[in-house]
Amino acid sequence: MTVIWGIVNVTPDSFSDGGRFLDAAQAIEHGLGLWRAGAGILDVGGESTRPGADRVDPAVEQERVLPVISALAAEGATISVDTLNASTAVAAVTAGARIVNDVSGGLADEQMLPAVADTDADYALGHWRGPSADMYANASYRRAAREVAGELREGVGRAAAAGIAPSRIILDPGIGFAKAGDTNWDVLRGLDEITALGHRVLVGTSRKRFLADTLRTTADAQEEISIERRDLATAVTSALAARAGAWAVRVHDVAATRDALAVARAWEG
Ligand code: PMM
Repeated sequence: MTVIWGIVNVTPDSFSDGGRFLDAAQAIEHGLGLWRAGAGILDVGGESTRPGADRVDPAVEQERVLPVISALAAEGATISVDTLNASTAVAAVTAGARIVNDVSGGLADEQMLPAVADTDADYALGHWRGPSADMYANASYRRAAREVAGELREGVGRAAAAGIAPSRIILDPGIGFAKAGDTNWDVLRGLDEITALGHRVLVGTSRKRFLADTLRTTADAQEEISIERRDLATAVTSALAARAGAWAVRVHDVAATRDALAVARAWEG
C-alpha cells in the first residue's frame, strides 16, 4: 500500500499554509489530525524550500521543529524531518525522527551524509540543483526523467560512500526543485527511470506551481488557483504516482489523497 507522508510545516513563510502552524501546539494538533486521517509518516519541516525562500538559521529551525517532533513521536507517529542541515537532522533523530528528508540529497550541507550515516535513520535523498533562491537557473533538461535518474544515482553513490547503506535510501525526483513547468510532467511521465534504480521512491507534488499552471483556464498567469483545487489535483497525481510505482507520496491534504489511493486500489482489484 502506498504510504502517505503528511506535511507538517512549522514555518512562518510556507507558501501553502501561510504559517498557520508556527505555534508548536498548533503544529502538533495539525500533525495528529493528519496521522488520524491516514498518514503513515509525518514530515516535519522548519525551513521553507519554496522558490525564492530565504535560508533559516539551523538554531531557529531546531527551535521550531524539535518540540513538534518529540510530541508527535511520543504519540506513536513515525516522523521524518525535512531539513537541509546536518545539525538539525541529528537533533531531530535524537528527538525521535526515524527518517531524514533532505531535498538537496546531501548537496546543501557537506556534513549531512556522514551525519546521517552515524544514525540509524532512513534517508530521503531528493533531486536538487541548487538553493531555492536561484533554483530555476539550472532548470534546463533534454531528457528530464533520465537526467534526474542519473543524478539521483550519483547521489546514492555519494551517500553509500559516506556510509549510508542503500537499503536506508529513499529517492525523490524533487518535483518543482530546479524544474520549471512541463519538466515536472516529463519527470512524472518517466518515473519508471527512477523506480528502476531499485530504491523506494517518494513523490511530492502537493500544491505545487506546475499543478496550478495546468489548472489555469485563462492565459492570465496571475490567475489564482485555490488550495482546494490544488489539493484535488494533488490527489490525482498522487494516485497516478502510486500506479507508476511510487512507494510514498508527500501531501498536505492527507484525507483527499487517502481517498484517491483507495479508489485507484479498487480499480486495480
Ligand atoms: N517539497 C517541498 C518540501 N519538502 N520533500 C520531499 N522529499 N519532496 C518534495 O517534493 C518536497 C519536500 C516543498 O515545500 P512544501 O512543504 O512547502 O510544499
